[in-house]
Amino acid sequence: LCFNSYLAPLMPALAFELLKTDSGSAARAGKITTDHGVIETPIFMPVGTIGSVKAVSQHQLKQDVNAQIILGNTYHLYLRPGMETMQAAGGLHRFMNWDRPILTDSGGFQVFSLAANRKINEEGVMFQSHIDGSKHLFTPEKVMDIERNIGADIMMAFDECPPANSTYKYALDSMKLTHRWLDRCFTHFNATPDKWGHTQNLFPIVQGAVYHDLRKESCEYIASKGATGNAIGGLSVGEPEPVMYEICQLCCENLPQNKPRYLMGVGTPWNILECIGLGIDMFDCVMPTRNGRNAMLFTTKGIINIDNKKWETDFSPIDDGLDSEVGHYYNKAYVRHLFKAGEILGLTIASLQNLAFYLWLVKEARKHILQGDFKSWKDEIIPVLKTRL
Ligand code: PRF
Repeated sequence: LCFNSYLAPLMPALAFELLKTDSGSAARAGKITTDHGVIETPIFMPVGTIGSVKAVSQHQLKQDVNAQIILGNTYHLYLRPGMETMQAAGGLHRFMNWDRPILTDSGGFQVFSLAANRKINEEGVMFQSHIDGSKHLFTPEKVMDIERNIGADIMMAFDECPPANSTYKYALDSMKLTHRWLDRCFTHFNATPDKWGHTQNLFPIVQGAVYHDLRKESCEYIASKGATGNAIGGLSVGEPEPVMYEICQLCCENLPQNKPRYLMGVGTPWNILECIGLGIDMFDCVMPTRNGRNAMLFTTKGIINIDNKKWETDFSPIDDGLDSEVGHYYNKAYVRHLFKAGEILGLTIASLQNLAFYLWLVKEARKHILQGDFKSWKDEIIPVLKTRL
């Protein structure tokens, strides 16, 4: 505590600099500064659930993908390797030897999608591990302690993500609970010091399902916390795409302009471009890595199913439009062969290609925002990205 309060004046909280807002849309180009370096926005954050971006090494994340920040999951890291190991390791940055920023999701979403026998009440969520069935209780205070211990630069608040088809009554009660949990998150966060010598930030999460008045109320409540950044949860959970865009726009219009806005768990390449156009600055999604492991390659010319026989003797590069070596180095017939043979290198190449593509996409978006032609570029490129090759 002593150490921290001594250093506190030297360590500013996360800073967001808004460089340009588009004239034809609500898109923004900005710069987030953390103690682990700068993040140029809009940004895509690769998902590293258990302290590993699946099939991709830390070296490749820097060299081939140029990831500026990655995600970790409170739920997974708490269950395995557990907080004793995390404590002994000195936090996740040291444990995995990653010196760029890390954001941790709070477990509020994973508990609902993965754990068994969940029981939710005012105190928190009681659940059984999907690994060994052991029983655990997550409360807002407990989750803050875990995220502190992991050492995330950006810690997400503990929330409940209601299903897309929730009734108004369920969505209202759930939002109110998320807001009460948020108060407890901030109280505990403010009462505990930064754990590993770098500044930690707490981002609150807007909920409210598909109901406009709830979303607006949630945005206002979340904004009143004066956090260094704000997130939008509860989208891309089964609602139609137009509804997601509508709610995303409403949230962007009701969240502070001078703080980064993070849309959680979204999405396809076109979802990302559309939501950048609505004012989102940060994204994460398992799609590039998960779909990559299932033989789907995102490229600058469209989508490739690399399992398809049509690539059997196509020796052209998987993506020569990309500014990453992986797209140029390997050819389609070879990657298809690796998938057919069940070779693990295939998973690595596909994951690298897709992550490099997602990082290229947000970098291009940023370039066009700064150039002033984002909207026309977006409308032109989306049909290309959706093409099935
Ligand atoms: N809450 C949290 N994490 C999330 C979500 C959420 O609503 C979503 C929804 N798209 C993804 N990840 N805490």
